[in-house]
Amino acid sequence: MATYAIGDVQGCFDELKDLLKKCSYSRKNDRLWFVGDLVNRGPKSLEVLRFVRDLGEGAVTVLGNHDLHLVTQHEGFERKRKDDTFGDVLEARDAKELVAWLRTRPMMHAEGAYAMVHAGLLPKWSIEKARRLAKEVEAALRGADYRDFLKNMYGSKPEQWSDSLAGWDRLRVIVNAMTRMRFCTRSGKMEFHAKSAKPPPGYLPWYETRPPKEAPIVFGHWSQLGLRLDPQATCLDSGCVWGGSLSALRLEDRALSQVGCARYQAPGGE
Ligand SMILES: [Mn+2]
Repeated sequence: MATYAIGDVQGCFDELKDLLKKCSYSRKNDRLWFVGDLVNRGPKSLEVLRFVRDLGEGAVTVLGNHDLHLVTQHEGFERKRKDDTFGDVLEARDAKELVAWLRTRPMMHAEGAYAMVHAGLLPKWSIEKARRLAKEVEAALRGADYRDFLKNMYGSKPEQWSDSLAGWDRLRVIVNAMTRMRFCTRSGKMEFHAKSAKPPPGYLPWYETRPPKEAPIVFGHWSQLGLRLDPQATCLDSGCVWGGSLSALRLEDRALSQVGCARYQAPGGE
């Protein structure tokens, strides 16, 4: 059995199928880990969602910012952006089931030697602590009042974690770190505007602020950083949807497979 961690698919279903063929993935024997952002920007969000959902226990996917954007769109809380491409999901006969499935995916996953999150973890969060915080958000997304949470989820404040945070502010910081962050200060103040690999003054890539002895983290969300194979912090967002490639890393031996992608969008988005 092998475990393949796969970068941001963003609706690139044909490339995903090609990638799985290329790395000799066996649906019967192997498992897939997806770093989140299964949907949006690319052309086939609906096929990607149905495919990953139908893998059942054979796949783990963590929530990304585009996944949450689809959920809030489906619930009618957020204005449509003109570059959204998940209309195929919203109009599908099984939209309700697919979006409910997506909404109940984990915020992070930790198993064996690795942890996986879409964007990042703050400097003071051990893997154990981050898992507990992720569960707080997952409970809100899965609970009867999930629509109340979605209404209050967006916003960039507070910028920093504190154990004393409560209510929506507390959950919002967890969501922002795990699905949106690229840079933060050593004390964990997050920055949400810069998308390139170059930190704004005073900030560092989030993974450079982490304690050195924590479990290695696999993440995505950062196409302008691109493929980063440092075992302690592995970025698998190689920008498929921006004309880059889609990447799969076999976690047991860190063998890398990639397929090139057609240029769906001009580079530079998120
Ligand atoms: Mn993302």
